[in-house]
Amino acid sequence: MNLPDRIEILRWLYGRLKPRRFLHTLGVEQLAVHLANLHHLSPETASTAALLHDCAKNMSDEELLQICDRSGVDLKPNQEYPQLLHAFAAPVVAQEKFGPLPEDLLNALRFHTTGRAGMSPMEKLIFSADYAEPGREPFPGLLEARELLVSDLGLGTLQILENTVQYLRQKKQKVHFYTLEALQSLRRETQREGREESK
Ligand code: DGI
Ligand code: FE
Ligand code: FE
Repeated sequence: MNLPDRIEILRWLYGRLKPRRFLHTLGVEQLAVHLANLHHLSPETASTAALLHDCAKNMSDEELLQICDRSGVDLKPNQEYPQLLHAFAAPVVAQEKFGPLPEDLLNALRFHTTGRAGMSPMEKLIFSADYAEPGREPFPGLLEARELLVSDLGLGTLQILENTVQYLRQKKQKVHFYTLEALQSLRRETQREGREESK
């Protein structure tokens, strides 16, 4: 499946996103492509997914709910989390503009905010690049997360999930069950890998 042209995506986003969000998107792309090269994932898929991950971020909650409704996205478990709608709507919005996209890329968009159990390497990559992109104002744990991502994508993603859950709990925000499942699943996955390595 051919991926959409990068410059065409950038033109489209430039007219859709606020300047800060546009710059954030370029930062996510930069880190995603860097990590893709290090970890032997497709840099083209990483670039396209990174560019498209927040493509629905400028839309109102009503618009996002309508999109999800008409495309059959089941949002019942997510009604309490308006901040997460832009992720579930992104695959629909992106494909309305650019036509069919590969499933792994769509899942990277869909789960970029919450993560989920059994994330693919590309899903981990976009989830993590969104968190650790170079334009983010420094905050506790950011540098450590970046370093871990370079050496081990799974461990880096696990660290980011741990930080995110802790941060949301501090702010007394409800943590989405996808995020909790992602954390449990990745803890198990990295423990298993550790055991296999020491055999
Ligand atoms: O779209 P971005 O700002 O680049 O970042 P994002 O898509 O990772 O996150 C969007 C917002 O969602 C951010 O303010 C944090 C929030 N969020 C992420 N996971 C959860 C969450 N909020 C709640 N309540 N629960 C979560 O599990
Ligand atoms: Fe987002
Ligand atoms: Fe983002």
